[in-house]
Amino acid sequence: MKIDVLTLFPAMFAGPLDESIIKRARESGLLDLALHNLRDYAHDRHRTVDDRPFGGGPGMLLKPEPIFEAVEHLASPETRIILLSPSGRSFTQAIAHELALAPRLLLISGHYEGFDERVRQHLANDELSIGDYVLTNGALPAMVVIDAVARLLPGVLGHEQSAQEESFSHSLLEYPQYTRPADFRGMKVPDVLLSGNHAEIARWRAEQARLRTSERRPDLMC
Ligand code: JF5
Repeated sequence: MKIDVLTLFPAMFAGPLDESIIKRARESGLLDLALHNLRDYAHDRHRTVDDRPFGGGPGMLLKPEPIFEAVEHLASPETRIILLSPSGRSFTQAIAHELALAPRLLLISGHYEGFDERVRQHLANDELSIGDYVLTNGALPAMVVIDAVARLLPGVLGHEQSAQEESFSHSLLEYPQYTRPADFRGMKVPDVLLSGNHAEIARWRAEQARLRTSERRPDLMC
């Protein structure tokens, strides 16, 4: 998969995408990630990318021209063009799976003031939010989407994948898990997990997942 990112802060992406699984995905060629500075598409010698909103009001908006020209330069007909902002639809695991099927993504990281509406209406295919809070810009949301999508690409994870997918595909939170030692400073692993009774262990885990989900995330329960 090819992912292009259009951002005012390309340096923010160094680090999170250069470690661990994403690093390996990039090195192996399963993920081709390219960062582009929106300011490189500005027209004037001050490299202006924002302007005041018509009708007044606080803050500035990202101007349409640099974004349109960047997209015209970077996107092909098969590219999914996605804005990141708090006004988007909620990014979910189901959307991550859907995006993982696309050959190319272009993620456009918004700025604290947001986009000229024509970018939404005539350029983007989609607008995603990673949650109901406000960040200074869309770089972190873009990295969240990249991470969630990249780990779903065939070959990026080993078989550790299926286990982690189970939680969300069954729409329950994970059950509690323990590793050695069985007694750590007096904090004991539940006896059932040491019992060797696999049917009873499966029942206990299902029960714990349901309890935890109803306690913490009742919205996930059917
Ligand atoms: C942004 C206008 C983009 O704050 C966010 C965000 C929160 N959830 N998902 C995304 O993105 C940055 C802020 C204001 C456009």
